[in-house]
Amino acid sequence: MYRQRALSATRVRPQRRVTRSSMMVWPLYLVDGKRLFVNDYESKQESNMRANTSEILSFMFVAATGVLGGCVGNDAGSESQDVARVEMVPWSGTPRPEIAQALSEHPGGVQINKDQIAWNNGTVVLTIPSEPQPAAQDSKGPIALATVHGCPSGWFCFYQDINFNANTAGRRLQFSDCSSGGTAQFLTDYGFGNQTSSWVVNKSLGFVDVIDSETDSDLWFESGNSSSSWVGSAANDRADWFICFL
Ligand SMILES: [Ca+2]
Repeated sequence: MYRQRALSATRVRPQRRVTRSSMMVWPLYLVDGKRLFVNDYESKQESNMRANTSEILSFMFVAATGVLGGCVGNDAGSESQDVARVEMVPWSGTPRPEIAQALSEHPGGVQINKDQIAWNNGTVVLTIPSEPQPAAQDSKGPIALATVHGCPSGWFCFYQDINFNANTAGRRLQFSDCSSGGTAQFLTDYGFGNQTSSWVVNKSLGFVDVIDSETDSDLWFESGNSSSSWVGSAANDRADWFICFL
């Protein structure tokens, strides 16, 4: 409902529905040509929103003022940003059955080590541990965190279990591709639909809008360099795809 009102107020042209043949989508919100960041502030404000243009514009001014400053660095040259990727060099060992199954069910992947498969020119990686893993320790670099709960720098990660798969053999699916125009990708392409319970964004980006296909609804928004150890019972095991905006 809020989006409809925002749309009329700002003449935004978002496309909430995308197809696999059209992976580029418009930003959800534009104000004077600038992308509006979407975060929890919005949902808190939403209950107070009325279909009153002055209120909407006032809210947007506040949101834009509060957030765009933090996005300036990401906007410059965002389309040419280097994207993290792994080398698509095949591992020489014999795949475990669950890895072989994932490779078979989701073509185009290359097993790159005993626990990982990469797709899409090395910008998508699925980790399937053979046994429960202890909680990953964050490694701190001089500037950015090299890993956050096992999610490498430059990537955003979805975890099968709560607390970032700590002490479980839960799978992790990670992506690095994102764009200023919005890049949609499907967890379901990698057997990860209706799986996510926690997530990490270890990358500077605008936001990731995570969506449930069954209800065509937003489940949550992820901002740059943030994380959630538990998506909550209402959103748990429902995520199917997302749109990432730089
Ligand atoms: Ca779902």
